Amino acid sequence: MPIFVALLVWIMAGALAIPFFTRTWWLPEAISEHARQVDAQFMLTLAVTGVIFILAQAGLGYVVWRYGRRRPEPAASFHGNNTMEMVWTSATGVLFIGLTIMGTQVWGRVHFQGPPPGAIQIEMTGQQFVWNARYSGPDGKFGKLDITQINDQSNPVGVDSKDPAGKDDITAPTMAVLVNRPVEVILRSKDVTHSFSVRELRLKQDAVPGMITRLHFTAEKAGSYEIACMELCGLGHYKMRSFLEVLEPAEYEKWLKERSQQPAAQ
Ligand SMILES: [Cu+2]
Repeated sequence: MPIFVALLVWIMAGALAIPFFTRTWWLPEAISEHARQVDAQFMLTLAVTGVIFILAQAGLGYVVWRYGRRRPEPAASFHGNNTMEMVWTSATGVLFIGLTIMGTQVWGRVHFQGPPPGAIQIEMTGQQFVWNARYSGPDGKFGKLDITQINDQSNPVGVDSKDPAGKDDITAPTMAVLVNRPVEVILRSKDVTHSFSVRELRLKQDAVPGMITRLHFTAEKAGSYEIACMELCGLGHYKMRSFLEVLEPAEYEKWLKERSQQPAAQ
């Protein structure tokens, strides 16, 4: 009988490990340097914890098989071993604190360091349940905002019509960026906390009402990628999505031009 329990343990552990080896349901393609660094960190953590998992399950099955038989004498009791407790507690502590420190560096490069010089600034405003991207237009300056001028149809973020810098601002429900060009996203929210995320960039940042949060990225592969709201923000949260269009220069200019015909502030 113990051999069947041991086999069950081994088969379950193997079945759980197989999708990781075959990369079934794997991460979408990484399209930035940051995304590749996140993946490298993820793979390191997965390898370390995966080896420990397999060894632990193999050992568990072995102990069940070897000592699981019914014996006439009473079971030996084990009263703890301070040396072993110290060793495995500190080994686990060193391992996880080490992985955390390494991971924090990757995370901090996006969240604590500014964007590289020449980054294009795009403001992204979340609201229940859409995103609005704003571009500063040819003058390179964002116009002031005035909440009293918000109009969901013609001026969703409330660009102040009295500010000349806002005349050429462009707003759009999707975000376009240039391929291989750094972008700084300035995140805002009109109502509740939302979260901007693009899986292919391995980025996620909350948009908090009353606060400006920033993140930056350089997308290296042209294409269309989903921007999903990652914060449960209300009943329509499930449909709060937009798209990040990573475009070649000519297409990018065309994209901006098409949208500049409907300026944000009339
Ligand atoms: Cu949301």
